[in-house]
Amino acid sequence: MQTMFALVWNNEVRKLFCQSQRVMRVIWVAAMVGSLGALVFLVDPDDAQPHRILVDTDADTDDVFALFYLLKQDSTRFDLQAITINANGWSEAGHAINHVYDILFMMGRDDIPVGVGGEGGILPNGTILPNVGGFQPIIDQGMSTAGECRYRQAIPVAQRGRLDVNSNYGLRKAFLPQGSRRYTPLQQPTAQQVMIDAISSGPITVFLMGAHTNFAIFLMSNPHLKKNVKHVYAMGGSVRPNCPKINSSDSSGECSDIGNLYPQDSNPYAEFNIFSDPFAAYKVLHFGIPVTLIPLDATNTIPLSKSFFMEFERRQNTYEAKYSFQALKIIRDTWLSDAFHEQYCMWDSFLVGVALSIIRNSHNLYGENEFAEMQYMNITVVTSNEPYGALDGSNPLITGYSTPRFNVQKNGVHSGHVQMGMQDPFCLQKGKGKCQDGYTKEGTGEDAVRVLVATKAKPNHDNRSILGREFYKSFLHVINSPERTGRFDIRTQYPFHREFLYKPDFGKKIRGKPVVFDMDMSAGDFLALLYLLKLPVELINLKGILISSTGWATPATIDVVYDILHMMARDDIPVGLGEAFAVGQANPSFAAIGDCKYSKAIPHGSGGYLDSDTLYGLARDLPRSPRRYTTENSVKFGDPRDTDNPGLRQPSAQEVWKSIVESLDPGSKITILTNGPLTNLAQIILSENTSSLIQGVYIVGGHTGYVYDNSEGNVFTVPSNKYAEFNMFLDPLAAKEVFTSSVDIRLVPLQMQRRVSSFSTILNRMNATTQTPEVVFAQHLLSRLWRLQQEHYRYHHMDIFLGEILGAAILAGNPHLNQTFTLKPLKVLADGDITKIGEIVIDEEKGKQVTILENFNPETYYDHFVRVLGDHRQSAVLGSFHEQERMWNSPPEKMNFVHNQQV
Ligand SMILES: [Ca+2]
Ligand SMILES: [Ca+2]
Repeated sequence: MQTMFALVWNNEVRKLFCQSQRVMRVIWVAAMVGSLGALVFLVDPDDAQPHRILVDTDADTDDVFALFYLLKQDSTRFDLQAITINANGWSEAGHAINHVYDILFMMGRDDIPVGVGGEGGILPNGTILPNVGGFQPIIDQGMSTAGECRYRQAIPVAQRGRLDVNSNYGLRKAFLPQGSRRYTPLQQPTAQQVMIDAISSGPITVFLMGAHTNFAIFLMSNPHLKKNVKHVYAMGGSVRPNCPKINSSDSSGECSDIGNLYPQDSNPYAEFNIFSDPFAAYKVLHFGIPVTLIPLDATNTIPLSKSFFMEFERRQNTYEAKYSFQALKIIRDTWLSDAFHEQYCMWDSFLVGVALSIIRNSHNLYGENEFAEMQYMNITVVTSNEPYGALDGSNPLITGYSTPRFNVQKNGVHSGHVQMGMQDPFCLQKGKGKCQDGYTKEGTGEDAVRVLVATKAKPNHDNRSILGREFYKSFLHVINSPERTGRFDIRTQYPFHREFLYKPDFGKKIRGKPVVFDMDMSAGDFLALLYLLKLPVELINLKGILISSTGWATPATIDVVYDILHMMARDDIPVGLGEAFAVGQANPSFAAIGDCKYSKAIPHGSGGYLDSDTLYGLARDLPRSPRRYTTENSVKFGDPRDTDNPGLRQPSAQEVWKSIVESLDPGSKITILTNGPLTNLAQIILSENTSSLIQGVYIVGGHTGYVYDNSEGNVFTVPSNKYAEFNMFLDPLAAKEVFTSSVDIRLVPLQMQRRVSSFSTILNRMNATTQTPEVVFAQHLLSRLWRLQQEHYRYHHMDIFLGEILGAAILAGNPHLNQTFTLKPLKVLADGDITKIGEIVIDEEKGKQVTILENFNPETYYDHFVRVLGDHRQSAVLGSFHEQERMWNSPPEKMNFVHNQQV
C-alpha cells in the first residue's frame, strides 16, 4: 500500500522534475500521507544511485555495438560495473577477452573489470566447484575444459563463424588501439570471480548477450547473492515471431521455422544464445529473478535496413561509430545472399536500448519503453525432448546416476532426450526437425514463468524520417554523441603511425632448399618458425607457411604468425589458412559446421585454446603486422561479390601451396615440415600433380616409442587412449592418407621430442647467448611455459611444446647433431575405437616404409638452436610492439629501418 502510494507520487513528481533537471542524484519526493496532511520526505532509491549493470557477452559484432551504446550513457545514471565473457558461444575466449580489453581501452574505461574462463569443474554429484569457466554447457561440464560440442557444433568454426567474430571480420587489429590490459595465464580474473565481486557489492541489473552459462553457474553456486540481482535482461529465444520471410510460413500462416539455427533440419525452434546452453537458460528463467526477454520476435522487426545503413554511413563522427559501421559494411559485403538488410538484425544493441529505456521509465508497470512493444507471457525453456524419463544415453543429467544431477526429477522436463548434435538421428525427421532443445516455449502449466517479452520494435515517431524505427534514431544519436567518446584508433593514437611491409634483400645469395612449414600454432611451432627464419637463406628457403586449424589454436590466431613474420622482416612469405575441420568431421549437408570427435581433446581453458590463441599472453608483445586475417574477398575466388579491398583477401592453404608450386624453378622440389595435424598435408597429397613435386616430408609427431619401452602417448585428455600422439589423433584420417601415400616421410616421433624437453637447459643456454630480439622473445615464452608447468597442474603438459622445435632442427640437418634414422613399416590406426585412434603400429605386410629419427645428440641440439637464434644475422627489424610504438612516436626520417613498401 505504502509502496503504491510512493509510486504514484514518484511518477507525478518526477515528471515535473525531469523537465527542468535531467540528472538528479537524489530526488526528494513530497508525499501527502493520508488524512494527517503531514509533509514527509522520501528518498527514491532508484534515482539516488546510478543503475549498476553487469554484462555477460560473447563478443560478437552486435555485442560490440551494444557495449558502445552502454558505455556512452551517462555513468551517473547507468554504470557498467563489469563484463564477463561467455566462452561457449560465437567467440573463443582468448580472442574475445583481448577484443573487449581493446574496446575498453579505446573508450578510456580500463577501470571496468573483465572476467573470462576459470578452471573449476562440476563433480559427478553435481557439486559446482569455484571458478567454472563456462567453456561447456552446464550439463556437459565435468572436471576439465576439454569436451564434447553437442550445442557448440551449431556455430561455424571458420568463415562466417568464430574466425570472423574473433577477429571482428579482420577489423579488430586494423582499427582498435592496444592498451596495457591483456589476458595473462593464472592472473586473469575468472568470469565467476568478476560476477561475484560485482554482484556482491550492491544491487545490480544483469544483461545477458550470449549463452546463459556463466550467470546460471553463478546463481546455482551463490544463491545468497540472488537478492542483489534486481533484474535480468536477456537477448535470446524465439517465442511467437512473425515470419521474417513469407515463404517460411506454411499454409496455416504460422512460422514453420521460428528459430535461427542453421541448418534448421534438426531443430527449427531454437535461437543460438539459448540453444548454446538450454539448461542454463532454464535455470536463469526459473530462479525467481524478474526476467525480460528480447527474443527474435522483436529483433526480427528491427533489421539493418538499407536506409539505416545509408544513414549510418553518413554519420560516423566517433571512433566507435567508425568501428561499428566498418564492421557492418564488411559483413554486408561478404553476406552470402542479397538479403543482408532483411536478415541481419539489431540483436544485442536492441536489448540494451530496450532495457535502458525500461529502467528509465521504471514507474511503468508493464515495461513501457520508447523502443519495443512489450507483453507478459508464460514461458519455459525446453531442455529435453519427450518422452520424459527416457534413458537413451543422450542425457548427461540422468544417464549413469542413481540420483540425477542437480536434483532434477527422473520423469521431469529435464529427463528426456537431449539433442546430441546437428545430425542427431532422434531430431531428424523427414520434412521437419523434431528437437526443441533451447525453445523458449509458451506454456500454461506450473513449469512456465511470467516473463516480460519484447514482441516488436516500435516505429519512428517522426514519420518524415527515413529511419523506420525509433531505436535506429537513438542508436545513431548515442553512438555519434561527442560525449564519452573513444579517444583514438590505432592510427591516430600515435603522431607518426605508418605501416610498412618489410621484405628482405638477400642480394645475389643462392637460395637453399625450398621449404614449406605447416604449423598448428601451438607454442613450440612459433619457436620452430623463428628458428627457420634465422637459418641462413642459402641453407633453407622458407617459401610459405600453411596453417592447420585443426590443432592447438583456433584459426584467428593466424595473426600471430603474420606478426612474427613482420618482426623478422619477412612480410614476403605467404601464409595460407587450412581447413577448419579434420577429415570427415564437417557436416555432410552443411560444411560450415561440424563435429569435434578429435578436437574435443584440446582443452578450451588453461593450457589449451585460451593460451594458444594469446600465445600465453605474449602475442601482444609482437609488433603488429599490416598483414592480418581479413574477410575481404573477391568474385574471382568464388565469393558473392567484391569487397572494397579484394586484394587483401586471406588465401587458403591450398592456394598458397599452388602458388609456391607454380613459382618453383624447373627441377626443384619442395620439402615440407609439419608441426601439427596432417590436415593440409593430406589435402596436398590428394591434389593433382603436386605430390611428385614433394622432395620429402618431415613430420613432427606420432608415437613409436611404446614398441621399445611401453611408454605412453600424450593425449592426456582422452585417458582411455594410451599410445596416440596429438598430431596423429587430431586428424587420424588425414594421417592415414599420408601414411599410405608414396611420399617420402621422415618422422620425428614423440620419444625423440621428449629427449629435448628440458626447460632449464635451453633457458640456461639462452641466458648465455647474444640477446637478439628473437632470443628475448623465446626466453619470455619458454620461461613462462616452464613457470606455468611448475605452478599449476593444468599446465603439466608444457614440455609437449618444447619438444616441437626438434623437427625444424632435424630438417636443417646440422651434422653435429649426429642424427641417425631407422626404417620401419608403419601404419596409423584411424578408425574404430577411440582408445586406438591415432596410434601408430608396425605392420610388416601393409605398413609404409617410414624413416624414423632414432638417435641424435641432445646437448648439441640445445647449443645449435640457441646459437642460431642468437645470431645477429637475419634478425628482427622490429623487436617488439613497444619498439613499434617508439617508431610511431618518431618522425620517419629519424628511423633507419629498411622498408620496401609502404601500405
Ligand atoms: Ca551476443
Ligand atoms: Ca604444433
